[in-house]
Amino acid sequence: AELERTFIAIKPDGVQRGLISDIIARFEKKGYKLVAIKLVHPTKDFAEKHYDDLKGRPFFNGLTDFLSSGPVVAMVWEGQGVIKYGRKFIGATAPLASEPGTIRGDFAISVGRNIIHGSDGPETAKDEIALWFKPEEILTYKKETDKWLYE
Ligand code: YYY
Ligand code: MG
Repeated sequence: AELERTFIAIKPDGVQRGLISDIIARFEKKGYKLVAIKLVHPTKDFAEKHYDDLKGRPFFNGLTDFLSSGPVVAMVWEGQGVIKYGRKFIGATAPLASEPGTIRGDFAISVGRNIIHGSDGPETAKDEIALWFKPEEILTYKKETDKWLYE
């Protein structure tokens, strides 16, 4: 369970608005381990691959234009429960329905400018990590704090 991994991306609005450090800090302070990170400017084609399951939805074109509109911080975070807890950190899809204290609740208003993406389950996490990262870009390493985080 401790090797559970999720894909997290700070979308172009989060990068432009200076939220990279705040978002990373939340995952880091919780105790999750950063195992991959890079700044990427996705192409429209790549954005369409990432949101493949939403093809045909009315917002698909705008969404993929938006994701490919500038640099994105792509990350893999590791730790027990990180997929589900990552979604808790992020908040509801529509920022006005997100609780205060969540990333979208604290920083966003519009559903089409909601700052951050996170995998919604083990299968999507696996697929998204494989889409965004080569295996050698994901590092396995020990931290001295591991023993203070896990019994
Ligand atoms: O996983 P999450 O990002 O919370 O929502 P999804 O239902 O997977 O939709 C992906 C993405 O699409 C969402 O973050 C914003 C956008 N979107 C939209 O623009 N309008 C909607 N009605 C629903 C989703
Ligand atoms: Mg989703």
